[in-house]
Amino acid sequence: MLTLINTNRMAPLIGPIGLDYVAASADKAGIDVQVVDLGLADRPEKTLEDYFSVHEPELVGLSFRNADDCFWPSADWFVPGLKDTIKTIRTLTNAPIVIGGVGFSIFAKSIVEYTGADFGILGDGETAMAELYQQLKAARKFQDVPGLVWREKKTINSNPPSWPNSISLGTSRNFIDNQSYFKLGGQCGLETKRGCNRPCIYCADPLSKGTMLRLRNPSEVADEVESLLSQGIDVLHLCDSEFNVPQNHAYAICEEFISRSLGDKVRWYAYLSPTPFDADLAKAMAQAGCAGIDFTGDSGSELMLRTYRQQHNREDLATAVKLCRLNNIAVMIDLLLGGPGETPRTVRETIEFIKQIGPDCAGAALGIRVYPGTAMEQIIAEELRKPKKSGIRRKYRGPINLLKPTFYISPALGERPAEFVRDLIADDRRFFEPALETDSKTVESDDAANYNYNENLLLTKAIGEGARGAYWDILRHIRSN
Ligand code: B12
Repeated sequence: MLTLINTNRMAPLIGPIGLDYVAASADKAGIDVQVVDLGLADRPEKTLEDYFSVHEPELVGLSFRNADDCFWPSADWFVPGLKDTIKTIRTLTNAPIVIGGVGFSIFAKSIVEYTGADFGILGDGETAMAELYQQLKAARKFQDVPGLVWREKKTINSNPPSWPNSISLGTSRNFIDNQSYFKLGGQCGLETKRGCNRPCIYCADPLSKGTMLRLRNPSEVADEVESLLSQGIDVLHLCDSEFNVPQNHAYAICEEFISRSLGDKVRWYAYLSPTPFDADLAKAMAQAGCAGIDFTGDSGSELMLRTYRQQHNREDLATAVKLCRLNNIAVMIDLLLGGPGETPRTVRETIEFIKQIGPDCAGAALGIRVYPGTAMEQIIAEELRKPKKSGIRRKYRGPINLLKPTFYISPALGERPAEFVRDLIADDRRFFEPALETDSKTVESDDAANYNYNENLLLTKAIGEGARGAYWDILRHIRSN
């Protein structure tokens, strides 16, 4: 038997959809699979004790979604908690332990090393998990398991990531309690594809999902929406890095939804790049049920957009906002302030531009999480070689270790960059503001201008009272009331 455990307890709760897919594929491969969901457990340790007192699995899989909250200055780090969970499980069962999940995949080898897990799977879990299970029962040819990180004597080996070219997933979505997640998390996830072929200097998606776009058949995606609808779930958040890359697939999905009249039954939100996005796509998305778009805007400064290696320019952002307005789609622009070369002038330019183009809201995130294997890693390494002040921000001591939350804020923004950005935003309530380095987490959590969703009490309360939708959309309604 295979036991899959969800370790993510961050509130508001997000359903472990990866585990839902992995469990479905293990089941399809004839493996007896059970899910233990610590996200929904009141007392996780007790849940584990009770479970393992009556079950003896051959393999235990842990899903690890967030390695940290990616939010400066909170910089909440979850890998030590994962290590503790593994320690607890070791006292309850002798079964080998494998970790997977998006947060895991970014740091695969380092997390296996840090936590002492037996195995890890970098990338997609569906095929790889079943393969590992079979290998453990047979020849133990670990080099044949895609994406596997495994121990051999004193070394940790890793196979090339598991990113199969084509993906076809189970559509029943019945291995996790989606209804509870809908009630406690306000929406449920859905994927139309995997991977991202964009070269943005900061992004971890190519590390965890690969750089090739791997598309799902639109009718399979629509079948899955119908399964979720039959469970009473009618508000969704797409889990694609950028829904409109590639644009023809986004159309195909919308057309399929429209042909099944899903636009009348379901409301969904998505992340999009500002390009390619035109009047036809905006219209099709609205007809297909899209209620809100969160654009990866990054900046309103052309200089910074080029630095981030974005493909859009600031006029594309203005057009995107207009098209959303015309089609009655709520619009959010996510900014990434403080990147290499950012100056007070480029920040001012960005904030003023966003105020002028007028989205429903904008997230003024300050500080870039530096991931290993990204261009940002090289940029900070070069900066550290120079005698001038570096832009690294971190809460831990000792050598720089990118497994731990490590951020970058351009030193040109001075000692108190958050204050500077907040002053520019002034009292414009469309903005979610960067947190002050002096803020305590509890104070922030009561503030509707805070869009760190990590233990966001205000959001959790609103969802408990019936709010549904993307978190930025829920928060902006709270702010406007
Ligand atoms: C959509 C999304 C959101 C939506 C979620 C909507 C929803 N209802 O699902 C929203 C906006 C709410 C959100 C919020 C947050 N997010 Co988010 N999100 C994503 C995104 C784009 C997709 C995640 C996803 O569900 N993918 C689809 C599933 C199917 O893939 P998967 O989980 O990876 O599962 C596969 C494999 O990993 C593997 N697998 C999974 N489990 C297991 C288990 C085993 C045993 C095995 C073997 C394999 C395996 O198999 C699965 C199928 O192939 C990712 C970036 C990305 N492109 O992946 C960021 C991402 C996961 N988020 C991230 C973060 C930081 C957050 C927040 C903490 C932000 C914040 N401070 O508020 C919160 C956390 C919320 C929470 N409670 O957990 C980071 C995590 C990075 C890190 N440092 O760890 C990511 C990677 C983005 C990034 N690059 O910064 N997020």
